Amino acid sequence: MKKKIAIIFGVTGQDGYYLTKLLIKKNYIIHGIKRRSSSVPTKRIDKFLNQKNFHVHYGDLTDTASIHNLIKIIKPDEIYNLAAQSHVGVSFYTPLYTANVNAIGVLAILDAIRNSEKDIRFYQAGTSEMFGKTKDKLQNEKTKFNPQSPYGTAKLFAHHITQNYRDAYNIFACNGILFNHESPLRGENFVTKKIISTLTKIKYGFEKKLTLGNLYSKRDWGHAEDYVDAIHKILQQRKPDDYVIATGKQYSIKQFVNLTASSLNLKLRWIGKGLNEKALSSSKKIIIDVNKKYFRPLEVDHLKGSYSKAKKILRWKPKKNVKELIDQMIAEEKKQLNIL
Ligand code: NAP
Ligand code: F7E
Repeated sequence: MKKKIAIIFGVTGQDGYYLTKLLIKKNYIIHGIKRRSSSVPTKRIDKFLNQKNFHVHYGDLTDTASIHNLIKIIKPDEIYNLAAQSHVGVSFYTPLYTANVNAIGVLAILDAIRNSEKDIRFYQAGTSEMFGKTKDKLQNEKTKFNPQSPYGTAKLFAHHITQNYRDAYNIFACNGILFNHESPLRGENFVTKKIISTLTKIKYGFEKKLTLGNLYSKRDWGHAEDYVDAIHKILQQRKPDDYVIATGKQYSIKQFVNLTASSLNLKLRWIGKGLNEKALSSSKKIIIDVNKKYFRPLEVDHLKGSYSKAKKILRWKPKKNVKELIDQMIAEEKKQLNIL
């Protein structure tokens, strides 16, 4: 059987790693797109670089010419767009750049697909941040969008333009609406990785304190490896459509801290309120505090997704729960610190 050819924009990121791993297992020819950087950006995917069906090319979502050329030359069967300025907090500092990459960059890919002679299936990495400030306790594909950041707003443009191109030009274009998903390969400045990395270091004496922002927002956290499986399934259906991918479980940041501390057997005692809230160790040292600089100008207070459509149509459900996720992330941190 002829091997499928896939392009992955955002191959060097967390999901890029897990999707590459999955597509290699499925015998695809994979073309990953990396952007130019002053340091080596391929750390996560280094182990795939010697695989004969894995190729890496330079490209950038802010450079339309690079996108058109890559699609014209590679002639893929499937394109997975995972590339984004993916940090919500940072999007308030770099709003135009975020919109260029996360919104206009997606349009550039779709327009290259429209002008291609080949039928190309397209996946867009959408996000629960598009729901933003929502009254619905559980969000699904019909929940009203109300984004609260340049990141969420740019992703909402991408969501709608993907639907527009699907309807107007009969392109097999799909949106995943993915809730937070984490792994040992999560970027260092996302809250789960920051909590697990710093608390593990505190436990073994490499760090003294963890400083966080809002402890009371709630998120639905899954495992990236489970979620890329759903991403792949979305492009293998008979009809293009949009799907929420989530776990249906929700925890506050403080609960996530407590779960991590408990897995590390680290005793915490919380005192104070608001910006003065702190956690003390068993020896009464302040090991967690709060700083305004990690708060955002607008916050998304609560997110919890219903994956029932994905379960019914994609036959997908999450495999790992939050405790297993935390334990795996801690084990990786300990490995990095040479702790057996
Ligand atoms: P990530 O680790 O931050 O990876 C983002 C990828 O995009 C990296 O490969 C990055 O390259 C690349 N990128 C950034 N700007 C680019 C540009 N201008 N041109 C080309 N590539 C660019 O994010 P992730 O967690 O894997 O998430 C994958 C996608 O899913 C993102 O679109 C994200 O917004 C979306 N999403 C993530 C979650 C989640 O919880 N993880 C949930 C919903 C949606 P560098 O390595 O060079 O930085
Ligand atoms: O924040 C709070 C913060 O940055 C989670 C991205 O993958 O998921 C991710 O976006 C919550 C927020 O993820 C700190 O205010 C407290 O309420 O880990 P995060 P995010 O903003 O939910 C969505 C679905 C995506 O699409 C995005 O690409 O944690 N928080 N203290 C903190 N957050 C950070 N980063 N750092 C703190 O110190």
